[in-house]
Amino acid sequence: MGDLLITVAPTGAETTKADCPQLPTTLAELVETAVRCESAGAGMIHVHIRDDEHRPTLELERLRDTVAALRESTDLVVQLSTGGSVHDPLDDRLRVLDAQPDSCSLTMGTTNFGDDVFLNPWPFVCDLYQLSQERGIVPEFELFDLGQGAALHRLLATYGLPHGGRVHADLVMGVPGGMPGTADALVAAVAALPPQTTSWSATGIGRSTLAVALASLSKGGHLRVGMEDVLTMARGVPVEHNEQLVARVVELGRVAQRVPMTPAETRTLLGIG
Ligand code: KMH
Ligand code: ZN
Repeated sequence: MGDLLITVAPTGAETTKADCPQLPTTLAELVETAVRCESAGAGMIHVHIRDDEHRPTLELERLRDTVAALRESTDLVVQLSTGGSVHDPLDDRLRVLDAQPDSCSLTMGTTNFGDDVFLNPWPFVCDLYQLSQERGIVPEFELFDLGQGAALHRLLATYGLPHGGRVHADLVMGVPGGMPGTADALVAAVAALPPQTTSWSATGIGRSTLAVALASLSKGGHLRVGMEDVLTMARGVPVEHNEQLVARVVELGRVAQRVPMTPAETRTLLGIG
């Protein structure tokens, strides 16, 4: 029986193909990545897509084709990003749910994001949450800062539980502008989660990836890894394929006596029918 959810976030929206040619940006590259990461131990994939010029897009037809292609080739839980890129309009981000993924990311507040702003005003958070409930799509609550745990309390108190009845949060740590990627911050963020939380994972951006993964394992949490969050295996050693990042945390999990969850076990954990 698996007890460690590994989510792979293979692409993101903020790294360019020119800067990182090995980033999976085409549908064929994404599917190949998903297949290999599933074999390596991932249970869920967090998806951002690109257009023909490798630029981030939320084009609905492409999102639908992507969901279908991933379902065709893998059993992974397919989570579409509703965060998009820092430049995407809120309406386009709401429309992502029209592509009917298994899960969607749902960020609990506005965060400075490097030199940009990742906009998540409260009315948008509420609209997106209620839409996910109507459509039967299970949200993953993404928390970039400590106060966003309090926002999650407020959301659940106001609108009740998500579709499926489970509450899964992901701590995204180490974004310049959000909470730092440290064990101390992780402990504080976990303590701030609402009591309805049934599971949580964590990811550390950039060089905080290992500190956050190890802290999460030692607190009994789950893990997200991928080239959305980190582009090097070590200083000066680029990630060549997302599979390497998944394999590394499978190994960390093995040392911590944690076994990767299958996609079927992941569905049970998250309340995806
Ligand atoms: N690209 C970031 C601004 C999500 O996927 O929901 C937002 C992000 C979060 O990646
Ligand atoms: Zn994302």
